[in-house]
Amino acid sequence: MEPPPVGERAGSYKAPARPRVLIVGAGIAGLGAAHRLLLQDSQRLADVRVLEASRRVGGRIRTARLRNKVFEIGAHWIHGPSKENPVFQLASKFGLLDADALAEENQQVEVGGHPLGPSVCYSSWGQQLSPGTVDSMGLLFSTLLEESRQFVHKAKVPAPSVGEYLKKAIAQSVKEWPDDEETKRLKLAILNIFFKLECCVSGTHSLDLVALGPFGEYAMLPGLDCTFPDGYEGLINCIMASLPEGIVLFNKQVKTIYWGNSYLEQMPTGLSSGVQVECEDGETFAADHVILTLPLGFLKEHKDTLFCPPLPPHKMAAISQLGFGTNNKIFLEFDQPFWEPDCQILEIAWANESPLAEPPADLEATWFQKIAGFIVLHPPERYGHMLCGFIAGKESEFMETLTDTEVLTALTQVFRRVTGNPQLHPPKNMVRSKWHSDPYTRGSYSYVAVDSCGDDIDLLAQPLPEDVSDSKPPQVCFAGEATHRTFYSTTHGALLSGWREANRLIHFYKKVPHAVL
Ligand code: 6YU
Repeated sequence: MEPPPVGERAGSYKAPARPRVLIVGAGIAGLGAAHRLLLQDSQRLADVRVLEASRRVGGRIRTARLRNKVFEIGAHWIHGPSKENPVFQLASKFGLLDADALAEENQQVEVGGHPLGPSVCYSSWGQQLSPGTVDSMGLLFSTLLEESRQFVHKAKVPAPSVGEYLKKAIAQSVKEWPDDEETKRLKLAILNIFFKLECCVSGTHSLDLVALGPFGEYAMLPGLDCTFPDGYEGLINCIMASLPEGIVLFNKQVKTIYWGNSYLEQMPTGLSSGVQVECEDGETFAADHVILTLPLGFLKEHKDTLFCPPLPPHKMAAISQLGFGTNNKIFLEFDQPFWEPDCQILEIAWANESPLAEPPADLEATWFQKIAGFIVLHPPERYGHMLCGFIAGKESEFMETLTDTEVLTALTQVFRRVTGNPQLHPPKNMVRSKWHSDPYTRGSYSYVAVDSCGDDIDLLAQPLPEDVSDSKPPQVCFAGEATHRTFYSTTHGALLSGWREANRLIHFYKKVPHAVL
């Protein structure tokens, strides 16, 4: 990029007439920021480039296609598809949703999260469990989980983590159950399924890692979660189509960001501090502003070398302390369903598992027991007979190290065991995600871990340098799902964070005459 012509002064800041903005990462946060900068008031004045490490746009929004079937490798649902949700708004505008999702009544449903439809619960001893018992344990778990959201801004919390809070309450509750020991064990095994499901929702290995106090800060929007019939990536493609061609540079793995006074540019008016971004291939880019949308997993791994000068200590601490875990999906296609047509989720209770006991330690022998459940993908006319298993945590990361054959063999054995049918046909196809192995993500999404809080999210989102003012521009801005205090871990949180940082620059330049973004 050429050095910018110099515009008017605001305080001591010599504003460039056409500020150069580099966006790092072409996920929904990065593309959302580019879209806002370039199309705001239809003024295409900002000089915007997006540097993307991989060969594709979309990041954690990733749709795979196999024989005309759509597999969401990353984001699955629009959580809370209603007026306040910008992803829902965009998807509606681009005509990407079906009539059910667009219905007013769908947008008004208040379900508080992702509701589970009719389910069947198998057991590791080959019996289907009574829906009544499963439902009563589901109700107990959801009631306690709802309670655990009530400690936001409380000076004292009854336990450090959501897991410990739930376990204490359950231990108390068990004492009051009138059941015999065997029934109690069965109920605890069922309750353990809900712990695993919630690990997937929070993207964590264990609920013992999720901080109790801030848990209720995550905000749920109304609306019954919906999917994109033709794939989530359609949204990314529509955003891309509205951006100028060639704006995204691919295979540009950003290695170091020089900020503060570490990069001085020769300008017509003398030396001026800018930002320089160096990529792994040695190419460098100079800019007035950088918007970073790097996943928290990548920041955790590279925080010590990514910035020159290093990040301020409190920002380093926020990156270390916030949580970022793995949630993977395993899609399994069968020739024939072994489940009932209306069934929406298959669960498995494992004998002797209990939230009150230590989880099995031998990953190799038991990793598959961590699968929280298998969603039946509907309708069958679109998906065929397809299950999607969700698995979080260390077991999920272990699963990534196995071959397809090892995973298929293990899961075929599981299905044969729990259905009591040793002849059950193995799945004919499998597609799975491996988010922890992805060097540019290193996991799935963020959560507020024990020893961190919502303030850490805000700290992460603060621009650099720290003393940004009307006369001192933000050099490095931080966006991405992990920087949204109430919608972290979602696509709408990511999009809003990208818009937030684009707006930060737009507002800064509004104060500087003749230098419009
Ligand atoms: C949602 C959902 N969903 C499942 C799974 C996953 C996620 N999410 P990106 O990573 O997209 O972009 C960054 C880019 O940067 C990327 O392209 C990189 O290649 C690039 N990059 C990295 N390093 C670089 C470098 N050095 N140089 C240059 N470029 C570099 N969200 O709304 N609905 O159903 C799911 C799900 C398996 C993995 C999800 C879901 C999360 C979203 O996918 C994710 O937040 C956004 O896509 C991130 O966008 P971004 O732009 O920030 O980063 C109480 C409480 C509970 C809290 N949780 C409850 C909500 C549960 C969340 N839902 C999860 C469920 C599923 C199934």
